Amino acid sequence: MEITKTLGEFIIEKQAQYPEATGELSSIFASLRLASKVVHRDINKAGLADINGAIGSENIQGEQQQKLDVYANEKFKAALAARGVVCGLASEEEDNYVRFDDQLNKKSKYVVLIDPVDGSSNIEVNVSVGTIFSVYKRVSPVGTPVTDADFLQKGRKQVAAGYVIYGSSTMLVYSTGCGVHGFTYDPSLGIFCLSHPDMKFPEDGNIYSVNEGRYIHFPTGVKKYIKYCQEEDLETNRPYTSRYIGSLVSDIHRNILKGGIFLYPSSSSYPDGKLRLLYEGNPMAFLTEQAGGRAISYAGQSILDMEPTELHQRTPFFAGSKNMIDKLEEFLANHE
Ligand code: P6P
Repeated sequence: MEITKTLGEFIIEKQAQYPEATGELSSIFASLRLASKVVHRDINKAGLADINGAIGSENIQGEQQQKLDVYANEKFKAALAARGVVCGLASEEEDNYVRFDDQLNKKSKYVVLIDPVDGSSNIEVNVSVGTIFSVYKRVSPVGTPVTDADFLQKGRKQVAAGYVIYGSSTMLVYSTGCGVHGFTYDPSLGIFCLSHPDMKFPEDGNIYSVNEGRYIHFPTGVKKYIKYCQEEDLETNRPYTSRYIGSLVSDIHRNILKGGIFLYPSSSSYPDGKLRLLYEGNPMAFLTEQAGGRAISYAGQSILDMEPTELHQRTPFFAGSKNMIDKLEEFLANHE
């Protein structure tokens, strides 16, 4: 691969465009970059190392914690706590948020929310997984212990969001509100190189991503839309293609590159949807909108405008190409 610009160079270049920038956000990215290299290394030898499988405990969601979930959570937590730029962390693997009250971090102005390994149950079958992260400026006074309010912020308030996809190659994709940029990891050099500048969601697509096994439990509007995807109509390139990996980062990443729509509706198993708003829905919605797509939970409800009430709250999640979400929204509105 031609060596273009490294992630570090790109971040410094972008930071230089903001004279008031203090470099703290750049340091957060440096932490995330370092931890993702460690997780990349260990995911790529998961079959050999004793890092697969469950550890016999459950997270607050009642889901079996995989060894790598806990391991990765510790790596991201340590990397973020080491630079004095984060005053608190919320994670899928932590029951409550973690305060970084030490002298190094207590005066920081950023909080980070992460899903350290999203889709971790795919690891033992060698299917791609991802890390998802979301960054906010704290709203409580600097120097005081972080509070719920620092984490329960609307997604539109994010200062940065991104994901790492550990697939056929490892990529870090992020946005600070000025477009979406993708960097591919070169393990031989240990650096992330700019490979996908200014990623854009195609306005239309012909891929729909949903776990159709739960079809009978979906809301009527979702069922009608799925049938719409499957009808023959050459003018609108239907029937669409069904592609579902079962790993949110992988499904969204593919759809940004090719165009498509991802659906995780509410169902009898998940009355409020399965995906967590704060560290899955909001960061992926921020990236989707920054790439020109749309992300909603209900007709007329953008994910980024939802008012969070609980750290691990779930939400129905529909994200993808603008015109595909617009069409879904029609069905949702007509069958509420
Ligand atoms: P299902 C992985 O467990 C995850 O949280 C997302 O990465 C993924 O999109 C979804 O759940 C898959 O859920 O019910 O289809 O297996």
